[in-house]
Order: sequence, then C-alpha cells, then structure tokens
Amino acid sequence: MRILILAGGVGGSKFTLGVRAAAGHDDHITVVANTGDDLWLSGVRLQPDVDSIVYALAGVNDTHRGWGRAGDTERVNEELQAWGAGWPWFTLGDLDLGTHLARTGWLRDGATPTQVLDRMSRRWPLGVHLLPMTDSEVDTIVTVRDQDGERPMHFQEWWTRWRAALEPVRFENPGMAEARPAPGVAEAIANADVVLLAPSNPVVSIGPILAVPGIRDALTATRAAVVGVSPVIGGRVVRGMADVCLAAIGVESNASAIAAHYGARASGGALDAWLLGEEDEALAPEVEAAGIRAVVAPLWMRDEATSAALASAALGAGRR
Ligand code: FO1
Repeated sequence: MRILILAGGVGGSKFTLGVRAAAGHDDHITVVANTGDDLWLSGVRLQPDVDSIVYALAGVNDTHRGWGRAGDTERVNEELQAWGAGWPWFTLGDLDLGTHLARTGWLRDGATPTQVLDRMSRRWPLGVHLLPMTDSEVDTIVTVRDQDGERPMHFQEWWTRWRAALEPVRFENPGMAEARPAPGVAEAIANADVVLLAPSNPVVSIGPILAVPGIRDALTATRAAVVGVSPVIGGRVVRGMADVCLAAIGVESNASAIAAHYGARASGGALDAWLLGEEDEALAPEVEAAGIRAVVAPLWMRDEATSAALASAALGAGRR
C-alpha cells in the first residue's frame, strides 16, 4: 500500500512513527512536511517541522521539549547571544546547528530544499520518503492586536516568544501564491492508496500544506481515500496552542468543527473520513452531517504502541 501523510512537527512526527510501526513490509510511506514556519536566523535556514520529523524518525529527538536534538548543548547559542545575534528567546542547540549549517551550505551550493532533504534523509534509516510541501520560501506572518493596534509578526516570534498570548487577528503566507508543490508531491498524492492528515495544527501546519497551489487539486483528484485525524480530543488541543489559531480563523476548538473546516471531499473539501476520539463520540453525527465518514477511535498517542494503534485505525478507515 502507498501511504501518504501530510504532517506538521510534533503531532506529525508522533503520528508518522505510528504509521511506520503499523505499516507492513510492502507498504511505502511518503511524508509531505509543512515548511510554512521555516525561517532564516543567524544566517542559517531553519525548518522546524521537517527537522522534528527527521529527528523523531531517527530516534534522536528531544522528546521532552518536543523540538531539537536529545542531549544537545548550547555553547554556540550562548556565543550568539553574547554577540546579540539571533533571537534571545529562540535557542539553537549545537547539534541542531550542525543540521542548519549543513542544510544552508547545500542550499547555498544550489541544491533545492527537496534535494537537501533527500540528502538529509540518507543519514539515518527513516523508513519513509520525506518531501517538503514546496521548494519555494513561504513564510507565516501573524497579525497581532494589542493596545497599540495591529502589527505583523513572524509566526516563530508569536509562538515561541509570546507563547501565542498576543491576540492573533489573521495568518498570512507571503510567497504562497507563487509556490508550487515540491517535485514528487502531486505525483505521490495521485498515486497514493490512502492519504492521511496527521493530527497537526489545522491552521499553521496542515493549512499551509493545503494552501500550496496544486495540492488541494491533487487531493480532489486522487483515487485514494483521504482520512484526517482530529488534533482536538474532548474539546482540548492535544499539544501546542492550536485553539488560539483556530479561534483566529473563526473555527471552534472541537473535533466536528475542525472536520467541517477541512470539508468533505465530495463537496470540494479535503476529507473522506475523520477520526475523532472516544471522548467525542457524541460529535460523530455532526461530522457525518457534513458529508464526512466519522470513525471513533482512541486518539491519544502516549507511546509508539498507542500511535501505531491510531495509525492502524486511520489506515483501516482508508481501506473501507
Ligand atoms: N520552540 C521553542 O518553544 N523555543 C525555542 O527556543 C525553539 C527553538 C527551535 C530551534 C530550532 C527548531 O527547529 C525549532 C525550535 N523550536 C523552539 C520549536 C519550533 O519553533 C515550534 O515549536 C514549531 O515551529 C511549531 O510548529
């Protein structure tokens, strides 16, 4: 079976670990990673979601913080801070900086982000084919509102410095209109047997992937079933601050509202089926009323076994 996953960082990598564990030897997994919150900082290119997925699949991620490398040190970061370079609230670990330097060097040598990721994927046996959503540079800018009025801010500043506490008015992706799916992305969607939307942030992780011109068309056209997994369980976001992002775009933080936001594929949306938690069983009729098949399953990803059980449920929903 050809499995295609659209994924953000932490939720996307936990889910992908589950899919990898649940998949059989003959299955082929392609992961399309969000690159909408990538950035340049201190002269290097950061790809937070891509790196979270690579590190998690390689087993070298910091599971406690949810980003960066396990056991990393911060000597270079301290030196950068002493120079007043970078952002004082944004930590670049030493091992992590090795990744950013390698990537930036290859980009400077003329490689595309897809080629860079292909090269990075060879270091560890990841067990999946990892693609960026696009080779174009696309940013995520949040317009925030405070007592002084509205002002734009890079998503990473809003997320890591302000912990999403500044009221977001809107999210914009400069560069998106000119972006195209990275080579292989549209083909992988077209040739997939099942497409899975990871339980990642619908606004700033899955949203940018679906916004790349061409990706929604590929989803509409594929013969594969498209199955999404709710990132909200029992009305609570599993991780991160997705509820604040959802509120800013007028979507309630509950499993059926998010399904309706993605929409039924039969009526121009993204989904054929939607996995919602056992805690949200009462919302299943609302999901079905939106034209999306509701599948109730345990959604908590506590470890690889529970992630794999969730992945099996999602793959099962895709086979039906
Ligand atoms: N998140 C933080 O909360 N604080 C940090 O200092 C931080 C540093 C960092 C460095 C590299 C990287 O790839 C990711 C990093 N993150 C950090 C995580 C990341 O910025 C966000 O959690 C995601 O982009 C949201 O999806």
